[in-house]
Amino acid sequence: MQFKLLAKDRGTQARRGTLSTPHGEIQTPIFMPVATHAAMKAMTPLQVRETGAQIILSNTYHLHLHPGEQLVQKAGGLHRFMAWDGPILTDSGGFQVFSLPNKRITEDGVFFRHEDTGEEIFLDPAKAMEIQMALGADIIMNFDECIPYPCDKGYAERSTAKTLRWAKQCKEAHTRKDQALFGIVQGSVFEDLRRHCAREMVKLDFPGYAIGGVSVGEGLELLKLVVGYTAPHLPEDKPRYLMGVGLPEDILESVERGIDMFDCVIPTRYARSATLFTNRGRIRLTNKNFRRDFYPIEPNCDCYTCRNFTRAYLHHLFGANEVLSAILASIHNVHFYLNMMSRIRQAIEEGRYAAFKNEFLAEYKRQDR
Ligand code: PRF
Ligand code: ZN
Repeated sequence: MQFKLLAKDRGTQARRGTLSTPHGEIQTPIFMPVATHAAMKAMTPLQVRETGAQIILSNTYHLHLHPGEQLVQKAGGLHRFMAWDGPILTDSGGFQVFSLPNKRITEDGVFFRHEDTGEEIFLDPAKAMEIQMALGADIIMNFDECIPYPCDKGYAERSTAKTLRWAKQCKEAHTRKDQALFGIVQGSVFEDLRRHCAREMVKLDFPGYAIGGVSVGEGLELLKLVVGYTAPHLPEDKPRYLMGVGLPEDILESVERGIDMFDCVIPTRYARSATLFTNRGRIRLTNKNFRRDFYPIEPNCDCYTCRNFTRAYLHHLFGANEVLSAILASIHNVHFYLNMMSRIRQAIEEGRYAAFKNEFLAEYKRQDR
């Protein structure tokens, strides 16, 4: 895997780059739609591709439970199994397991129970690497602890030390040369812990770095602070991935602070509950105002949904609980995110990122419907 920095913005930390993987090149900054169970909810790979998606994300934790990494490996790996031939990133399970109610965290890993069988499962750095190597994604992630928010400093210190120790173990256990293993910086909202964790992670020399432990309820102002005092400690020539972020405004602020990659379930999850993104903010399609609205979701959008269907039709589909409502809404929302990323890249190339962000947010925040 190779990362090339193509341009830097004038006046902000925003960067424009390309990331080469065995399954193709990714233009950064990029948003990665989420295919948790090796499937984008309500979308075929062809539809995902047509939204402009360049890389998708899947999950170690979920695939380990169902159908198991051995089966995926037998099927020819994750790409073949799900018929997505573009780049894939798998998260390590270090976030999903820590959000479970009945887990037991030790110094070595995490015990939890299989959600159906009740069988006890143990996940640790070695196991997370073994699973991700069997799945065969292009980019895989360290096994880390995502610290909850808020959190006292003592816990954050001990947890960050553990994440660093686990990072070394992940690096030692990872042997697939065709996969890039990213380090994950933790440290909660504490500047000194973030700086320490970033510096120590960089010493381990990963081909890319993630900032984890954000979007856990701390809010946009703290998110901006954490990204602002973590990103400068990461090497300029390696990609930077902000995990689980977020809303359009979160992405715009984080790109400004030097982030290259994002993932989030928001565009697809919101789509299924009738919340659609437009340049003028979000709309709820179930609202009765849309019953006789014969305009597309977003008049300027060239996605399949906006080229062919009206708000009135989607309002009807949601009312009738038709499966097609989820498909069409997901296509639009994912396209909206990827189109925003494309405009972000263009603005950075032209050295006008701050102005672009301000214009985008001014229109987006108008929310006049
Ligand atoms: N660690 C991992 N995955 C994640 C996160 C993290 O901290 C987050 C943070 N919100 C999302 N996904 N491994
Ligand atoms: Zn559209």
